[in-house]
Amino acid sequence: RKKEIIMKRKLEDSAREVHTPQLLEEQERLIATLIEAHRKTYDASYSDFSQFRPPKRGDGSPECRNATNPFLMSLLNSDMDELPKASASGAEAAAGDELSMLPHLADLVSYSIQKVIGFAKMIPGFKELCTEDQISLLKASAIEIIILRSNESFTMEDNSWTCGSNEFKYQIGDVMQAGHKLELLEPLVKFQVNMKKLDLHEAEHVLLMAICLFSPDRPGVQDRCRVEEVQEHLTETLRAYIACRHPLSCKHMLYTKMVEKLTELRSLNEEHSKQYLQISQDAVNKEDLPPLLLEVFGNPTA
Ligand code: YS5
Repeated sequence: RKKEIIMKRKLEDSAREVHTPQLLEEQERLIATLIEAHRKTYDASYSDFSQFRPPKRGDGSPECRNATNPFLMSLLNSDMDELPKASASGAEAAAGDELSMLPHLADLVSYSIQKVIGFAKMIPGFKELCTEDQISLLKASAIEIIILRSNESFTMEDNSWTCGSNEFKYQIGDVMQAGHKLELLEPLVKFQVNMKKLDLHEAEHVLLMAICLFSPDRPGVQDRCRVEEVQEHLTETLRAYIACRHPLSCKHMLYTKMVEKLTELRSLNEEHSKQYLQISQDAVNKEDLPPLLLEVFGNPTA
């Protein structure tokens, strides 16, 4: 009887060890490195945003969004009787209205890609990959990591990304003026709301971005095993962190929920690729899309 009780205790003890692993010193260091990498590449004052091409928002009136009658619109809205030279092409006139936020948001995304690259280079294991694999991982995950990091500026108060002043507050309507359809933006905003509700610690937030980057199943990756190894080490660290540091009441299923977010990001990424292709073809002013953006997301005219 006594033996049985002792046995049971022993089993319970070892079970507890499995479920509440310790944060190893090495894992602590990894987390500290990731947090520092993120802080160095995410400026929460958003002071660089004034260097982007300025945001242009339509007046929000139905006329302004009317892209089907660009010639009529320009004649009705001006004192001139003739079409202005710049609007000689209907497509251009329509693009002027429809893609008015594109230059600013494209600059924001290009800037964000540079920051994501800086973050990636500070993740232990990334620089050790061959350049081709580094490029494959970045190309495939850039938009997902940008969506993840943007959660920091997202607020549930008015479902906007608020980066300082009103000028740099982005609402659904603004993103529509960069050419994206509501179909994509609704899930994007829902994703942000659900992410916000997870109320992640900074450690969890940065680990999730790193795990997203080190996905071995991205197209073109040669050394899948190496990528998988790093990813497994990151996920193990995340599990350990949640188990020891996250308050019991909120850690319920947290790891599972975070992994689910990675799946949702895949589908946002896929839908984004389709809409990006469309936008990059519609963008009459090719300068609207910075070279880095064309390189990472693809250049349809190349
Ligand atoms: C703000 C801030 O948190 C920060 C420093 C982040 O890096 C980026 C920030 C916000 C990101 C947002 C909010 C506005 C709309 C953005 C910029 C979104 C991330 C992506 C999205 C874009 C409009 C893209 C547009 C794009 C990118 C190639 O397709 C064409 C220009 C829409 C992506 C929809 C999934």
